[in-house]
Amino acid sequence: MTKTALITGATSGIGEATAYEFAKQGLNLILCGRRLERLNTIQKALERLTNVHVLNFDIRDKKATFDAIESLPQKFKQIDILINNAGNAHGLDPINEGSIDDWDAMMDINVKGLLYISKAVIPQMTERKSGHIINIGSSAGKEVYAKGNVYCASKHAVLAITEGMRIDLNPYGIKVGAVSPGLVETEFSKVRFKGDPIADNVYKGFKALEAKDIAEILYFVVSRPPHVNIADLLVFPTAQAKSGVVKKDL
Ligand code: NDP
Ligand code: 8X3
Repeated sequence: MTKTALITGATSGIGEATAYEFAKQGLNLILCGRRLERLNTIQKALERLTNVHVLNFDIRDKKATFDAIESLPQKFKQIDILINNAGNAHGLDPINEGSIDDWDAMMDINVKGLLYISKAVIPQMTERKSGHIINIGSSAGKEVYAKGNVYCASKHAVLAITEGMRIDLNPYGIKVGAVSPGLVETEFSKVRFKGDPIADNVYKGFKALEAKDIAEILYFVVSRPPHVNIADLLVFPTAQAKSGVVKKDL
């Protein structure tokens, strides 16, 4: 039977590229995000390849998240694969200068939003004793870099939650893993720097990962045989050795 994947943050970057890759591979899709117009455009483009349903909600909103899952039509009710991708960095400031609103946004979206959608989806997986959850972590979840403080904390939390989920859902045969990219050229820096042109410098002078690179890896992860669970994958562009260590030709 064709599997259904729910992707959060499917309106741009890694989530959007994953929607295209999964559609190409014939998976049914539930695509989530706040920007409805983009969801509609992507749905229109992908419906030629597969069945697509869109859910338009803010992952910070607990009720909206549960209502969205509840609202799924019969054909999309069974979620086999959950890609917890929605997230972003907000600001890049030393801890003593950071904005509390930015901190709230990162914790509310990257950590609590991920928990809300997982809480809404996991019961059907435990009931069926099958399912696959992939959380998008980050190299920032493995190490802390200057001014990364709260974003890094949110991604460390994602990796801790991934490990916790894998242990607790192990008796149900549910696969849980994380994919943790380094620098990927998406709307990430535009959001982090709130439209400041400084964002354009982040990916200058080297070849960053493309969203498609991570999408292809995600399809590899979800297409392994039932006995294989890829628990943790750290992926850098070749030019990057760790956070802040990037070979730039400028
Ligand atoms: P983008 O900014 O391109 O995409 C972020 C996605 O998250 C958008 O689709 C956005 O949709 C969604 N999103 C953000 N806030 C909310 C919200 N409150 N409710 C629902 N959806 C939300 O960035 P990326 O593709 O790069 O980021 C995807 C994930 O990858 C994030 O978790 C990020 O931390 C992680 N990552 C990114 C890296 C990079 O270098 N780019 C490296 C490592 C990890 P909308 O605005 O429509 O709601
Ligand atoms: C995104 C990668 O290095 O900008 O998670 O934090 S980084």
